Amino acid sequence: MTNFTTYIEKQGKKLNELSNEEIYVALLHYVKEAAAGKEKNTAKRKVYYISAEFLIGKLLSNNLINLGIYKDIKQELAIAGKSIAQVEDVELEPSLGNGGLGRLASCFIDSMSSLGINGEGVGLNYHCGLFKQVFRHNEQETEPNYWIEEDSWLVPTDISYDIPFKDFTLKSRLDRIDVLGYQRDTKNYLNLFDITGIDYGQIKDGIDFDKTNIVRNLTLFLYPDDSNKNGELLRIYQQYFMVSNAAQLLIDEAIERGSDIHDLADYAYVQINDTHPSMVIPELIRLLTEKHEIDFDEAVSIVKNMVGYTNHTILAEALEKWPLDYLNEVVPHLVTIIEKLDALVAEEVKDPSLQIIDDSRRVHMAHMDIHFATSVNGVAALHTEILKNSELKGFYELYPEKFNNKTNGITFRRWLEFANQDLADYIKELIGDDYLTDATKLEKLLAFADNETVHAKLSQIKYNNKLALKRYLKDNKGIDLDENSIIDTQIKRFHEYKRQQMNALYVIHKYLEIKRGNLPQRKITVIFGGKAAPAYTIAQDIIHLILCLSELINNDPQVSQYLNVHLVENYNVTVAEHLIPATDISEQISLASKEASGTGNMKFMLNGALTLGTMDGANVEIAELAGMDNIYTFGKDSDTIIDLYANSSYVSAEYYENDETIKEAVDFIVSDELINRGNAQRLERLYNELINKDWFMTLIDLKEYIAVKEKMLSDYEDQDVWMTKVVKNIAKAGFFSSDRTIEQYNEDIWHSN
Ligand code: 26Q
Repeated sequence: MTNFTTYIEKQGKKLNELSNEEIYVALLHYVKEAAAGKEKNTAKRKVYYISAEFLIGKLLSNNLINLGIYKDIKQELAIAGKSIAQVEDVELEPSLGNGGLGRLASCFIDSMSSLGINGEGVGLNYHCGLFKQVFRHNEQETEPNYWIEEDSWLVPTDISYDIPFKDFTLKSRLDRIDVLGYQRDTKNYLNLFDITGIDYGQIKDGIDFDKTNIVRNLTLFLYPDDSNKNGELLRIYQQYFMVSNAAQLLIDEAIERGSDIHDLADYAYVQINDTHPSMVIPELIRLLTEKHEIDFDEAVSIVKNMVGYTNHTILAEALEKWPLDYLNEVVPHLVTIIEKLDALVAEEVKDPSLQIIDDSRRVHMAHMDIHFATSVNGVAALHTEILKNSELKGFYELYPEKFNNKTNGITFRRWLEFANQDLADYIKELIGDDYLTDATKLEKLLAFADNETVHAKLSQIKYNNKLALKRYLKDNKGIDLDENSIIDTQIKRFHEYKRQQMNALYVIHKYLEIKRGNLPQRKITVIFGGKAAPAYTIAQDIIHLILCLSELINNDPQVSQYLNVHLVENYNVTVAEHLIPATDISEQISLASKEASGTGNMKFMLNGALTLGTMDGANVEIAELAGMDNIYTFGKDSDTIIDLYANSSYVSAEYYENDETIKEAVDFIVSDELINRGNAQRLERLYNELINKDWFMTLIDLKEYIAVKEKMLSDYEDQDVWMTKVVKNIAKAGFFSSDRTIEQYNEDIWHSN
């Protein structure tokens, strides 16, 4: 590969005379050319990871790192008087995902490529993606998030399929993004299907658009508002479009590699990421029977050997159940197949709760997945146990051999090598670089757990990351960060089960304490980031509360010396890459049993923050690995919570009435100070919700949460004790590499070689 400076000079240009925008575009083409020269992975059995979301983040730096030229390019730019960070700023972040599930899919395609597995992502190319979040009057508003630029990472192909719907047939087109493995000669693709007639003119006010004009709107938005029937139908159109394309692609590619269709399962494996791609099962059966003239029973047995289902949630409302009538309006040709599958199940299984189609004629997508998959997995040890013992108990008894756990992971290339370059360099100085291909080698850091020189250096790195975050937040988000404060961060989608409201109640408590003269030893900055689904009212109310608190506290000359609160607008991967390396306290405070895994928790651990968390999701495994002395846990455990739900015995008003600290904090939500700044209706609704319902049990853990957070803040003052814990956490984070997760998927489920 010629170096970048020469590449530019060959075009008759000079690096030092180019703008950051021009350098970005030149680098994009430089990387795309390098990627084009790589061979595709070729193993016989190819994995298709179908997902409604891919939260991939910016690609330039990631690709440079995987090509092994990041530092060279950085230096070449520096010699020309340019900063790579400013060039990185030019790139718009793709908006193809929402949260953990989409980010996981992105880490997984990185790891599949890095391990040389023949495995690709398949999804949709949403032109406006997930909405862009803006704050006005202390409320979340939504705007379309245009992210596709003229020069982009998308590589057009001439692959196209006919996708049949009841009333019309849509032609698809396929764009691809190259997925380069870490220092490998081979690559894979992220396949993003699209329609040919997208029309931005469909968009009216904000993210509102004509939901009925499918031929023009199908790939406009991710998760269009589905609080009414047209919205739900559109989601069915999207899902079928995604899986029919995936199924046709997979069959074509298998034939190309030598399959005679009868042996299709030897050539392809489909991993279904949550229930959104579940229709791939009947669609594959339809294609095998209708296009390839295989009889129904054989088609079923082929498909049964080539799909796996991953569950990412135990929240009932997130498990999709489509009315059969809706499916009939969109894809009647699938309904006949789903009915046949339902009949097959009914022959074997009598329990009505395990059927595919229920008495109200709704199709339980997860049930179809479980009956017709080789594998059903949860995403953290505790989560998988809960699936087996309660949520999917009946299915586990039927098919114990299908159930398995695959604890989530993250790619260290993005979340350490790129996001925290100083830490990565220092780790290399201490233990060498073999952790890059075998993350468990980080354990060599344990030898330095008590080393005060190492502690001092880690503090210095953390401080420099806080300074970098300060610049980023000032330039991009209008936030003034105090780099000398303790940084306490909660970043994730807004949801009641994740309990941002509990953190907000802590903030209120702290504010009142400071007002009373009980001052903290050191200033603390509480940072939130995340979006709330537009139709999720209480989540919007929680955002509103935090924005009002932020305005009140940051403008109070007395309190703001000790406490700041920020809610970062439009949280995304790029924001996370800045926040995580600068954080001291990682908030992972979901109601036990509700967070399937979490992956932010792993990123913080790897970047030298300590976890303040409940024994939920992968926090449990973090605690086991790091040791209970090196994590701050609190709250009721998952068995207790599951019992409380089973017996309907949680009464939030009792906690409110019987504890002065709790009462005072909750009452403050409707205090003059906040009502005068905010929307009384929102604040009152949230206040009433907490006292009268509190479905996700905020108040049950609030007192203990406050106590443990205080203990954490006081422990921070002994930096040697703190840094010992930090080193032990980083040393044990290797388990959470997505390379390990993907190796396990391949070993236990996919068998691609
Ligand atoms: C369902 C029905 C109707 C409309 C939307 C949905 C829907 C949309 C998105 C359901 C679920 C999602 C996303 C779920 C998600 O991100 N889950 C997270 O997955 C992570 C990766 O496994 C876990 O770490 C998190 O714990 C889990 O919350």
